[in-house]
Amino acid sequence: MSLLTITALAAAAFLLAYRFYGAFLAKRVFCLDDAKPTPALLLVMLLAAPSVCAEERSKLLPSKQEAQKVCEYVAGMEKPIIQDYFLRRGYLDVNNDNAPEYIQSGLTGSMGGDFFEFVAQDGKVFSIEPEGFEWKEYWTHGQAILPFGGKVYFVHFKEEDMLYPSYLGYATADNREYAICEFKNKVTEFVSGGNHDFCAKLSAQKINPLLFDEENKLPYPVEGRRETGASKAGKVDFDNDGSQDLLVLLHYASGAGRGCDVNYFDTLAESKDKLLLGEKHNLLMKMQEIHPEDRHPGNCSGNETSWFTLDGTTYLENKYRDDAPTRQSQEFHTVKYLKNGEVETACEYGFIVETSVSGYKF
Ligand SMILES: [Ca+2]
Ligand SMILES: [Ca+2]
Repeated sequence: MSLLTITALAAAAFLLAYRFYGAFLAKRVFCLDDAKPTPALLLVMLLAAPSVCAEERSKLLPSKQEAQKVCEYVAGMEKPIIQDYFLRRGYLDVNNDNAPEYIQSGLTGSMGGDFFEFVAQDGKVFSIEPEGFEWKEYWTHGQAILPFGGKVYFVHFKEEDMLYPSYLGYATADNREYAICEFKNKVTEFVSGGNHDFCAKLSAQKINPLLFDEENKLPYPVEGRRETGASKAGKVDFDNDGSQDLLVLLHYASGAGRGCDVNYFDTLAESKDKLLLGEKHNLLMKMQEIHPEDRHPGNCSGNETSWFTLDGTTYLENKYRDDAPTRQSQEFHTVKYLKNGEVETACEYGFIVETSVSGYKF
């Protein structure tokens, strides 16, 4: 191939790229808004000053040192008083352009969550939009404003309670928010109630849950309970009265709002095509803190529930799903049993969340 052919092909490729990506390059690489330089000028810019915009942008964002300081600061915040670190009302320069705006916050959307709007000095209401990432990457519902070291940052949390920080963002004058760092949360469980000796014994051994593997003929939805289906059935002396009871595992799953997932047991008739509602049912609901008649029957955060026996007593364990809670509403773990018709707590667990910076976004 001759030099002339190569040059001609390169020029054609450039013109084609200019045709489709010229405006994009002008905006993203050279920070030119609503402008498309001529092909010749763009070529000169490409050759002479690659990523001018990236440099411009890095001048706008906090330095590496600043980012490390603020991210470590957030990771080290004292959880019980974490609300005190943030500002929710008043005037503050949230987009770091040297002009303060008024913070206006409110709930929005079917999923609620912290959402801030700001009123600029000219009365214009604006919000801050993510740049370079999407909300669903982090799936956060809590948000807080943090003035730190002469700049203003946004800290995003899994939920509004602010106990599980997810990432830290920084907004620039064009009201775009850049992710600066991400956090991870290590959760440690401890026995907070019940019989400590029993709980220690429990955690020292592997106890298999009682098997639920019997089919049933319950229709969907079960007994007119909205969005509730039946899983397998099984026999267990759940109330420790010496006789086996037929139970079925029910699953409530609703996509409304943030979604709701509840697993719970109910008493099943011998015919296996309907529930057996009565005193035993009432006791079982009380033990599980389940209210089938409510909009959602229990804690929506998803749970794992199972029966096991130890030294002749049947226990019910109910806990968050998966390995560890990732938000405060998942911080539950109990072992209960029934004795003479009363609900007893064998173990109750508390949670300690330790936050650390898991990575920087530059
Ligand atoms: Ca401002
Ligand atoms: Ca029984």
